Amino acid sequence: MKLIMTPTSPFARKVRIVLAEKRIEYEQVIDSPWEADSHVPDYNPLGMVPVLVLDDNHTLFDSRVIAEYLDTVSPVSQLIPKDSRQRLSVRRWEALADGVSDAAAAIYIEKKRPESQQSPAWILRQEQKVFRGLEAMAEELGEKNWCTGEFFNLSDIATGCAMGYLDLRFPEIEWRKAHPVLARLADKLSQRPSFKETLPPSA
Ligand SMILES: N[C@@H](CCC(=O)N[C@@H](CS)C(=O)NCC(=O)O)C(=O)O
Repeated sequence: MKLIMTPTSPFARKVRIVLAEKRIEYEQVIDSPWEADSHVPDYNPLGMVPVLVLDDNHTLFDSRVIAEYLDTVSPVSQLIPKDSRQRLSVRRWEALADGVSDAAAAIYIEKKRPESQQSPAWILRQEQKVFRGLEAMAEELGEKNWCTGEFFNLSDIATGCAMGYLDLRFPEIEWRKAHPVLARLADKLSQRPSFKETLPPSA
């Protein structure tokens, strides 16, 4: 199978970490949806990465659907619990962490527009999502070992990718100082080969 991706996308990184944790072989295809000659819309009508192209050319998007599929393909390190209550808790965390990545990406894109076309009100709205999201994640993590309790799973991966994306695009946001429990989680995640191998190139 092939993963259509960019090396800086936090959503593609989430999928790459899932692939690494589950030891699934795949081919990376780098294709930025922002380039005029991008083929991403041929694979995903929404024109977004990541897209997983299966061996029979069936395409899967978005990252949450891909992660769910991959977790069913191999029994190695289960990342989404089978129990429905625990599963909901993991998916909720993933939605929260992905929401932080979404808002951060929206700010980054808005700030790339000419200054006269940028909307400060829009940027502020997205910043509030980032700060409230970080606060909620820190509060829910508390002193727990991992996001949802004793076991590493998809919620930790999504959270690690959101924090990594903030470091990449907004190093001036001092989330580690504001939320030491998140810093502790980020340090632990950064030791895993799957996180090391997928570090985004510096901006
Ligand atoms: N909900 C999607 C979000 C994917 C996403 O926002 N991808 C960005 C790159 S980080 C993208 O392809 N943006 C292109 C666009 O918005 O047109 C997922 O989880 O895969």
